[in-house]
Amino acid sequence: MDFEPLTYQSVEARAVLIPLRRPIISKVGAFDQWPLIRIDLHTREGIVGRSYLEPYLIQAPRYIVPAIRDLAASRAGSRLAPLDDFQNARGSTHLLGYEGITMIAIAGLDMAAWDALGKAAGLPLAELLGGTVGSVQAYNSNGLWLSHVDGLAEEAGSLVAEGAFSALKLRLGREKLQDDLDALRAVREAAGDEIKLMVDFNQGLSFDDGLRRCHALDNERLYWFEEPLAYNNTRGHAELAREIRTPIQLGENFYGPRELLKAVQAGACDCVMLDMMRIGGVSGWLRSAPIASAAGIPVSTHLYPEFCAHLLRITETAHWLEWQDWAYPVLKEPFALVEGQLVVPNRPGSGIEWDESAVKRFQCD
Ligand code: SMN
Ligand code: MG
Repeated sequence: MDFEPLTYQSVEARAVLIPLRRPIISKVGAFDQWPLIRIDLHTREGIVGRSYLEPYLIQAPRYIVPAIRDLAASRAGSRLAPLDDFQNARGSTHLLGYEGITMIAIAGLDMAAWDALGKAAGLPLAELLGGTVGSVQAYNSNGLWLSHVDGLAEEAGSLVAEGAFSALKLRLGREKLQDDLDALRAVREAAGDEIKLMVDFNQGLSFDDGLRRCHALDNERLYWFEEPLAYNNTRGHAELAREIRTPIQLGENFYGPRELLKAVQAGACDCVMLDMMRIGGVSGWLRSAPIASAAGIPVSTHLYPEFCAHLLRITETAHWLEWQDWAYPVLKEPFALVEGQLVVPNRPGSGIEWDESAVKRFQCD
């Protein structure tokens, strides 16, 4: 392999705001626009690594972008070595804390650095990491929010049809249990009995409610219960996991490998789903996923379908890719979906390039 070492030169980080086809209505917020931070990492050798972050809140780029720029400036002139950089950056954030903006900035640059390395090597990220390109099973997470039950049947039908999906995610935690049951019935009838249904409570339940609600739904053949309680209620989730037969899914809020380890050690979940922005980018994934895999725990993904598809290809206990197309409007060539599977393209790096005219249209800084 002819592998050119790369040197950090500068970073461009810009905010874009993308309208959502199906507005998000969830216990963690209602959003009809989706902010992305587009990151272009320029190397001295001319290769540009790209990534994006999804910071949920429209105003968040205002404080995350300066952190990214600051971190990139501190690396100017040094060699891109994302695993070393990850370790060093974590060491340098003892004082401000590992979670939140520090980790988000580390993760955004990390993904861009891995993309650049893939490009320098002429290899798709999955191959750079020792695996192969191919497809990964995906569920459609593009809708079925906490919206009125009347619209759910039609939405479920169109979500399945978007990519011949065999699995969908539905948000639950309406005020009355009966409303959740009605939502579930509507979705099942429209999508078909064979469809797998993951459900996400988005941390909306207290422990007592969670226990009651999860017991009441435990015989509904649901594929997993995601974040029934506050994400850091490890003891509560562990108790639920012992009581409830449906697998408990946690992980989109794990910041770094140790948070995952703690949840696994506490028996707080039966499966995990890692979020690139919080787990620490590709390097954070490489340090975290094996902890779950060694414990026999299935690993799924949260947001970032492009990078995550590569990473599932090299994960021992790869489970489900969460598919959303929220970044698609600014991507030059979105990944193909075939029979409910996302196909990792045979392109160097992550396979992400910008549709520059779309980026201009949605730019908001
Ligand atoms: C989610 C993602 C993005 C916004 C709100 C909620 C959700 C998921 O937790 O798992 O997709
Ligand atoms: Mg979730």
